[in-house]
Amino acid sequence: MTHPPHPDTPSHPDTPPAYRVLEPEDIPGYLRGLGHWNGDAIEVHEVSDGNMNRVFIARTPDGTRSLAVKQALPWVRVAGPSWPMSPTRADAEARAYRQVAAVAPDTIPAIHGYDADNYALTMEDMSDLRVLRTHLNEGGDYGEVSRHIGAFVAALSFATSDFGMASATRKELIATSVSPELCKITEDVVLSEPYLDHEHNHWHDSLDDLAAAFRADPALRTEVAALRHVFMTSAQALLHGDLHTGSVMVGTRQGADVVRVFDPEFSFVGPIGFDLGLYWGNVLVAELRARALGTPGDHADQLALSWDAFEAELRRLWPTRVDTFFDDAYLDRFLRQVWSESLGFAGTEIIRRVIGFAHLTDLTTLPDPGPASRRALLLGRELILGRDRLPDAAGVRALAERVGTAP
Ligand code: SR1
Ligand code: MG
Repeated sequence: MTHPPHPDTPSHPDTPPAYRVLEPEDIPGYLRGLGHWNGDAIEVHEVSDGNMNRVFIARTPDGTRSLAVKQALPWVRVAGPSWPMSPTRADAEARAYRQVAAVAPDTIPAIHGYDADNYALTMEDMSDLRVLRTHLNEGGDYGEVSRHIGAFVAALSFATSDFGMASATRKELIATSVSPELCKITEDVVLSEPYLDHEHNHWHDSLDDLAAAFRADPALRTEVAALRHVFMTSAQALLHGDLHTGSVMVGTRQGADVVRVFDPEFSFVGPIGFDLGLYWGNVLVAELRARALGTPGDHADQLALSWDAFEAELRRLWPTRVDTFFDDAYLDRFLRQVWSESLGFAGTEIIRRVIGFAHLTDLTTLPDPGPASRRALLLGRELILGRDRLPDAAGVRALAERVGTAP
């Protein structure tokens, strides 16, 4: 696999990077050196889980105090040095947390500090919470999560769009949030590679026919190209940029539900439908898993709940817009555009998770991943091709049910 190197990436796997790559045994001294930890004893363990970075949890032996340290490696963690990746993605993540904190501080983890020299964030330990994907895979229900996500996307979108921010300030936001390398990953692994012959792609044996058909389908290719171009050019609002169910933690603290959106390293100013679409794509795959297991739960309600919360929050904020040249009729048109693009991006997210680089445990851990993966591909294609003909969440629900119950 050939990828261009980054300056902080050693040319040989045995050559250390030009910054301090932390190991568990380094964490106590590291945290003390930064003043994040007093004299208390520390136990450290690694909980790295995502594709990109390493995460360590440091806690006192009695568990009364804890912190997380997240560090970007100079490569994609799951690929190793053969896929160099600038660790400056941690700068993007730290910046995004600062930006989101101004809008929705309770929806993200507390950030205690960012060490730009070593591309490491020290942050709230969320190991008492659960990754939403894991929770759902084990049969958990959503509770209020989708409403939270819809309202969160609306709040962030409004505040960082031309509706919530003065034009000149927003131009600065766009400039400071430019993130070419991370955007390129999405342009590649989500929005083109699955439709090409590419060495990143892989799929379940039973899907050879559909994977080939998707690569040979000019109509599908053109629609994905249109979505890719939207992703590359539509600077509507600051995005999380990778809002799948593995980027959300859920749980209860002191009797209250807690939702934390984390890992915004792919953040940039882009099309709002990309955040909603990623969430929907993952919700729909979770639904296909549940249907395959005969445990439908509350999956089918989630797209409607998140969209309704998104729309309600955007309409609530609309009267406070800074530029009233955008009239009420334009809001309706804007929402229709976001709706359609969200469906399209949901389709691309589903497809790349089945035949692209990064797959989902929702499907891979099924006793037989083949049938549900096939349904996922068909649903993804329908969402992309039919996104302008699906008027509302009920239509998507009916489509997911039709595809999800097909033999
Ligand atoms: C090489 S990275 C592949 C995926 O992992 C991240 O979590 C993003 O979803 C990215 O697309
Ligand atoms: Mg991530």
